[in-house]
Amino acid sequence: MSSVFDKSFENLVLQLETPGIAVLILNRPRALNALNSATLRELRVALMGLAEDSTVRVVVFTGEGEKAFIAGADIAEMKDLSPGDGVAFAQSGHEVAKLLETMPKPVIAAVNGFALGGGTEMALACDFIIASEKAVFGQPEVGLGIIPGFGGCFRLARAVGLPRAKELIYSGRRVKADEAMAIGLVNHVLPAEGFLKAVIEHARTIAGQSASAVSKAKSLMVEFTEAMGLNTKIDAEAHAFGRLMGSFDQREGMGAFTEKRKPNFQGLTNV
Ligand code: DAK
Repeated sequence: MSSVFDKSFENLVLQLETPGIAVLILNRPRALNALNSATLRELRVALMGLAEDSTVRVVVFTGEGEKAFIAGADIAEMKDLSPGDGVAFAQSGHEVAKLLETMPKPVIAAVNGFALGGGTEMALACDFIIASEKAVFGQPEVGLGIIPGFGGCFRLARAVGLPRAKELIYSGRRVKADEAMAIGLVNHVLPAEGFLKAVIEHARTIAGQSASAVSKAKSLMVEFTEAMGLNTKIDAEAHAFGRLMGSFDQREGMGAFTEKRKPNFQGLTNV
């Protein structure tokens, strides 16, 4: 069976770091890694492959170079879209964001520079964001006569609260790494030098846990919404917990604790 790591992409680079950390790099530096429709198609293929690849436990998503993570949707391509094409473009962006958000393993956005418009939106669809000190976030769409089209209108509010999201979307104001940290948009701010290596170290901590347990926790946290009743959440969590009891990783994790040794987990399984 062919691996996603054997596929060739025009605008993406995929690397595998041990143990089971995939580094997905958006590679269009001449356009500051802006998202055109060809890149969105490639991202869909790569993310579906990474979701299915059982050797991959954590994905780190970043941009090539020091200047940009993703400078937004490709304005040169987008400017002449018809309303119908606009819907198709938005749908393909939503599909990529949904894959990032729901794949059965964590995706860390390693934001190394500009993350504007669709760039902030793709980072928000990841499990969490680690920013370089050079990172700059923003939703400048209203200055282009459009609105955030890849989920910014709901994911930004979820991260920073509705009043802050409204201010940022209505004004298009850019937010540097230190402010992003203060408002809860990012989990950590790290030095630009050695940034990717440092993010991979964070990923290693997650990759060393039970992949099945991490995956189960992710799916619950993605499914749980404010609108869902408390009892529904309690019931879903209790049943997910019950399914993990008796699994290989549960016996191994608790056995290792009592035997005072490191656990040797099985990898992602369907529990
Ligand atoms: N699209 C296309 N090309 C871009 C780009 C972008 N978003 N951002 C930068 N580039 C290109 C520049 O055109 C330039 O190309 P050349 O002129 O060299 O050929 C090259 O990258 C380098 O950029 P600059 O020369 O501008 O570099 P600077 O350091 O001076 O400035 C910058 C960096 C990031 C501040 C600046 O490039 C900039 O402001 N870029 C645009 C950022 C932006 O506005 N991003 C938001 C895009 S809108 C929807 C679907 C999706 C969306 C909305 C709706 N639906 C269908 C409903 C999402 C919208 C967006 O993301």
